[in-house]
Amino acid sequence: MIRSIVTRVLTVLFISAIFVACQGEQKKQIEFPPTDLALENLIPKPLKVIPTNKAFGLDRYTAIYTNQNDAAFAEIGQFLADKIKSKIDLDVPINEAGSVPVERVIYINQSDSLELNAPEAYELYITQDSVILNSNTAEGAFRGIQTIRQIIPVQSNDTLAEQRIWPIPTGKIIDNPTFGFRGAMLDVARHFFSVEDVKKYIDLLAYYKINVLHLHLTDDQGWRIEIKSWPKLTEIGGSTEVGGEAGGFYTQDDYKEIVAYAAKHHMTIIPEVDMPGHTNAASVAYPFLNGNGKTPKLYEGTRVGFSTFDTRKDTVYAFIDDVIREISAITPGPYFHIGGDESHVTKKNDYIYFVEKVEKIVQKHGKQMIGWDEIASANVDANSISQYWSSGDNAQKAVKRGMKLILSPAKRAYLDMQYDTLSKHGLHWAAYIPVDSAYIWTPEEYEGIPMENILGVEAPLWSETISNIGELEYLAFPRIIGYSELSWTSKENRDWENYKVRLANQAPYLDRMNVKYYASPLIDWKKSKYTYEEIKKD
Ligand code: TNX
Repeated sequence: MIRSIVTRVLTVLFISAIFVACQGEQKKQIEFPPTDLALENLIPKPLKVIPTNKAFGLDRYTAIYTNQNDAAFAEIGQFLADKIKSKIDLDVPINEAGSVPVERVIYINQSDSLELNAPEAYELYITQDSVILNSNTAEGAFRGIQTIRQIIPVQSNDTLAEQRIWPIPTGKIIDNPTFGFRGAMLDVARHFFSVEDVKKYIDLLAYYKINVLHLHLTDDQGWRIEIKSWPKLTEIGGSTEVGGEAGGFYTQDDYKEIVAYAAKHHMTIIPEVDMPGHTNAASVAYPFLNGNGKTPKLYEGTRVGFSTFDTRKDTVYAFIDDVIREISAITPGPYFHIGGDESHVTKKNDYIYFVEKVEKIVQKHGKQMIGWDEIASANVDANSISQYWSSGDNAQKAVKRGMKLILSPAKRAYLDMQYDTLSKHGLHWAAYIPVDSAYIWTPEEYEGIPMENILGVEAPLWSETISNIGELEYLAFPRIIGYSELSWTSKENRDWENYKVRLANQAPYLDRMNVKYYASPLIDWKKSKYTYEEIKKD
């Protein structure tokens, strides 16, 4: 408590010093019309919002300052400055005396407050003079920046002063997520998506505070990650995709670029190599892997469950060791996903033997194993993680083993499920998932899984029916925005009628980002009154 008071006093002193240094003369107060921070269309909805009904005027006399002890905070300040520039075409200097006098500041402060003692917690104090973002961690500050981005209006109020001013409602926001794991998965194996596509998806996910991107890198139809010790995996296994198009793969440098881009957005990449089933592409490249003496053909269809590795051969495990070693070496996150789903042609005992052996390899390379829910039928460690997609029985087995679970129930959270019978893309084997049923469920109380076993929520996007970023966006948006709220916002703060309105108001952002979202008729979309070109005009 005392420490946090000291931090606050120091922050105020720091900001006063900036004013004195930069300003000299007394600034004039601008009279804004009343505002209401509680009516902002924030997604995910924060824990607490306390409006004070005045406004902070963002304008050319505003500067960003950050805590200088940690380079990550300066980077976050720069990130905010870049996003302000691209949203409203305003240059906001950071950590420097610019050429114009500074009248108002946005201060991103690394605090040591005990109240903020959670990895992504942040507080935002907005007064007429300053926006102060306090967080103990860079992650928390980064999440707070997304809140600031969301409350900066697109339109300036040009009647208040000579310069353009973007009024930001004053008040206080106290925020902290329910789940530390808020994920999306992209299947780049059935159809390949370029580094640029993945970066755009990261941009959009980060805006809604999603912090995990799981890449499904291999499947029957394609192997998408370069393994230097086994080059044919990508040369041959990466050469096609569903529908027979050209396929593709990430070089290790490409993958590192994705990882670095994700890190800049405080997002963890989880690589998945799906085994022992879903391995046709690998076995086409190296036929010894399947153990049946046959060289399979490249597969461009969408069936599942027909391929398997030979689980009783040492050379197969030597191969897997190389793959996991090479990928783990370029993956800073703590997880490695081994797939393990739908191994319909692997005998049960072989499957169990395989999962237990591969778990040891993953651990040897310093990672924590994740697998689809079937892995809980093996005797896996309590610190391995089960990703629940279809079987309640498997989920209970995982709970009994003391494992954590990632909730991705297909009938609720699969982004590749069609919205309804008219959907242009997607499947419906698990359900039709309209925008409301994607949102109206309670991960905290899902099928009797105790809350303490739930790591978080992840929304997978399988790509059998989508082959470009526009189609990806059609299935992912707007539903992924709801999953962000389901995993961040406390259940007491979630309400479909209220969410619906906030979602409707995401249209201008999605339009600005050129996202081809599905304009579900359940939502009364609020189109931007201005086109981006008009906004950018002086
Ligand atoms: C089931 S979910 C699969 C995927 C398919 C998906 C299509 C899971 C672990 N396996 O192989 O792409 O359904 O919805």
